[in-house]
Amino acid sequence: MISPSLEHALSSARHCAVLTGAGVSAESGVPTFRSAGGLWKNHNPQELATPEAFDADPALVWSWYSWRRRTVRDVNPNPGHYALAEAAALFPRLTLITQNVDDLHQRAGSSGVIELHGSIERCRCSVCDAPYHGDNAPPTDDVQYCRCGGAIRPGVVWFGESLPMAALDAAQQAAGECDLFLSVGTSAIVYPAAMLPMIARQAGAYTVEINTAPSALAHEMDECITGPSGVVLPVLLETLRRLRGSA
Ligand code: BJW
Ligand code: ZN
Repeated sequence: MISPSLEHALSSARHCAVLTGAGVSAESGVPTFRSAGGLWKNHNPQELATPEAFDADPALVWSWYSWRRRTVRDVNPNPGHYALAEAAALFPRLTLITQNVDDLHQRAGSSGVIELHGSIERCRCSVCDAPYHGDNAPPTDDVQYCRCGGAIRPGVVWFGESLPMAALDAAQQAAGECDLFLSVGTSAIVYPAAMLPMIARQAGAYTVEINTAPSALAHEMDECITGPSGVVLPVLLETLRRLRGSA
C-alpha cells in the first residue's frame, strides 16, 4: 500500500498538510454529501446547503441541521481521525485542514484544525450575526430566533458564501509551504478547497489522495491510495512510526 516514493516523502517531509472531507467521517457513521443514499427525507444535501434554501424554508433547513447535529453528537471519531491526531507528533509540522463541519478531528485530539466550512456546533443570527446562546443545548426541530427577530442559522459556509478569510489564508499558505500533501475523503469538486492540492503540487509538494474511489482531482495527484481512510491512515501512521523512529 505504501509506495517507495511515499515512504520517502513520509520519512523526509518537514511539513505535512492534510485536507479532509466527508469521507474521513463516513466510518464514524456520518453520511457524506454526494454518496448514494445521502438523501434526507427525499432532499438532496446539495440543495439544502444554500442560503436560498434557508430563505425559502428555514424550518426545513434548520431541522436538517438539527438531525445532523444529533448524528454528529451520537458518533465517535474513527481510526482515521485518531491516526491524523497522532501523526501530528511525528512531523516537524502538520497542518490539518478540514471541509467538515463536525468536530471529530478535535475530539480525536487534533489541535489547530483549520475549518474551511465552519462548524455545525456554532450557530448565529442570520441578520445581525450575534452568536446563538443555545449551541450547547439539545438540538431543536423548531427554528430559533434572535432577539433582533432574525432566524438563527448554522455557522457553516453555504454555496455562494465566502469562506472565513483567516482559515482560507492559513490553508492556502500551508498548501504552498508543505512538502507532503494528503487529500483524504473528499470528492474535490467544491472550490476553493479543491484548489489546495493543486497549490501544493505546483509548489513542489508530493501529493497523495486517499479515497474509496477516485476524486475529480485524482489524475492530478502524484499518487492515489484506494481504500477507506479508517484503514489507510493507520497504516500510514505505522509506517511513519517505523521511519521516524518513535514508539
Ligand atoms: C471515503 C470514504 C472513506 C467515502 N474513506 N474516502 C470555482 C470553480 C467553480 C465553482 C466555484 C469556484 N469557486 C467557487 C465556486 C462555487 C462553489 C463551488 O465550488 N461549486 C462547485 C460545486 C462547482 N463554491 C462556493 O460557493 C464556495 N464559496 C466561494 O467560493 O465564495 C466565493 C464565490 C462564490 C460564488 C462564485 C464564485 C466565488 C463555498 C463552498 C461551501 C461548501 N459548503 C458545503 C456545505 C457546508 C455546510 C454543511 O456541512 O452543511 O460544504 S457543500 C459540501 O461540499 C460541504 C463539504 O464540505 C463540501 C465538500 O464535500 P466533500 O467533503 O468532498 O464530500 P463528498 O460527499 O462530496 O465526497 C466524499 C468523498 O469521500 C467521496 O470522494 C467518497 O468517495 C469518499 N469516501 N467514504 C475515504 N471511508
Ligand atoms: Zn440577530
